[in-house]
Amino acid sequence: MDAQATGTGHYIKADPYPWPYNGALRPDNTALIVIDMQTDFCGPGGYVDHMGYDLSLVRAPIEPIKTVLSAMRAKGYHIIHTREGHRPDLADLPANKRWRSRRISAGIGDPGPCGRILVRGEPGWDIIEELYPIEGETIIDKPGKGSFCATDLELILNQKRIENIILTGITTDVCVHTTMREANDRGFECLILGDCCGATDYGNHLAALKMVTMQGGVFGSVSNSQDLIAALP
Ligand code: C5J
Repeated sequence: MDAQATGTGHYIKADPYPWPYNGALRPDNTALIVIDMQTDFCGPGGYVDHMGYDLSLVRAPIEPIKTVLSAMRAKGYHIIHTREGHRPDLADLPANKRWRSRRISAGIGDPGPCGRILVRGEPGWDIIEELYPIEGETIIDKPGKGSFCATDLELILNQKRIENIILTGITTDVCVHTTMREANDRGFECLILGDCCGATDYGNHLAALKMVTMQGGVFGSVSNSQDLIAALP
């Protein structure tokens, strides 16, 4: 019998279905992923700032993520952080990615007020102080938008027997969405927290959340920090 039908298990209020689908929500099988909360994506002088986007949109999730992080840390959930960035010699930077960024005066690998843009080890590339990982938390360094491409994330999730992934971070429509799609295709049960994400365009943020809810939850389900914390076992 379906766990949702019998009312057994633990669920988070979410759209389009209470999450996770099977009610198997526990600290040992569930990870919070905080995606790319780096100065380059939400700080003054970083990559997104160079592109001229409104930083308030990408900074909006900082406080909600902080609240979720502290609730999930306290209950012993797995915590994973990601950082988008490239090797200092740019060997892992596709030529078209560099070309596109230079075209809009935010050249990846070029110097800026926070160091070389999106280059590993530079001040702008690192995670913002407010959300900095603590000892024991996993950090995934990724060269692309998705967190599975060219990283050991899948191996780590499998080693830790993680089945459920709660996604937060920036940007909703790019790195968070790509990661959610990659995880969903690998069989992970995904939840995205709307107020814990932000995009460089508010319409795109809303559209990205709506996309998840189609087809009965095509990539998982959508919730928010309050509903998560209220029901977190
Ligand atoms: C982008 C990201 N937007 N973290 N990266 O280039 O979403």
